[in-house]
Amino acid sequence: PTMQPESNQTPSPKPLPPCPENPPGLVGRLLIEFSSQMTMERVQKENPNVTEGGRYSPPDCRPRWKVAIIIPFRHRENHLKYWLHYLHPILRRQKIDYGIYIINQLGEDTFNRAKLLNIGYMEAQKDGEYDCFIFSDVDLIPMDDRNLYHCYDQPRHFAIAMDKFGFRLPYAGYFGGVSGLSKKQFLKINGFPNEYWGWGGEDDDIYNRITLNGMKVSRPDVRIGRYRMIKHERDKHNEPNPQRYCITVCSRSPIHLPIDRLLRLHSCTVVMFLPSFFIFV
Ligand code: UDH
Repeated sequence: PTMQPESNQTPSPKPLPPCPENPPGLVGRLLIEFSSQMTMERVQKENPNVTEGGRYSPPDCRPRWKVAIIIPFRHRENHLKYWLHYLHPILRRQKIDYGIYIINQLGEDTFNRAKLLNIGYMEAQKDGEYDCFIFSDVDLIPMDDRNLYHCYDQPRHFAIAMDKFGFRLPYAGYFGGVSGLSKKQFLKINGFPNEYWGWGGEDDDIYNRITLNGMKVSRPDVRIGRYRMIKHERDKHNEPNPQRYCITVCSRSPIHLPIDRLLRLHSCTVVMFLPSFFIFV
């Protein structure tokens, strides 16, 4: 028999298997505390596999999701250290491919959270083919790593049980804190509103965009969607926006519905006459 000539080409690496849907390395409930001092040096040392730009991809499997995590930001360096300290190991265990985008509002004008999130979406597009976008406040840390930071069939609300709200939803339509939309879902609702300056309202507007576009918010189990918030005082230049209940109806609507239908669907009409009622709706 003739001998095959020995190939001196190195064999191409075996393709990686897909990452498991339920990553086996998850640990469940986590102890989260903010009393020990945190430094960026420590965060960096503890996460050597995170590359420039806050990027990570699992080395041993093909991730199911490429997730851009977008954080609206100004003057919260201390919170950011804790967020990075806790989130990097969690996300690593969840076996997703991710990049973290801190969107800093320059200057001291009134804060605009939703606009910063839109900017984060646009910026992340420049870096790669993200198919999922998770929008997280800098002061919210998940207390359970089974709260998987990827996207779902419907827009996802992750932060459903925060310590500051007694570990439950403050109201049924709450969509604040940490939420996630696939690219398709984000485009379907035409992104987030740009008109909310100051604290409040933008998360309810996003919730309305979702439901008025025929989607439903999906949520984790209440035992898993628990969060700790790093305690803080209200920031300067992010005072409650007095117009926060009314902007959607008063401004150009993201969806094309007859105005009477919009008025019925938006609690805004109630607000105009009974402001104190709305708080508890
Ligand atoms: N954010 C900043 N800097 C700011 C304002 C807001 O980074 O100056 C970002 C940050 O990611 C924050 C998110 O926007 O987590 C939401 O803002 P927030 O934390 O002010 O909103 P929240 O509803 O708190 O969590 C409201 C103030 C509560 C004050 C209670 C005083 N006892």
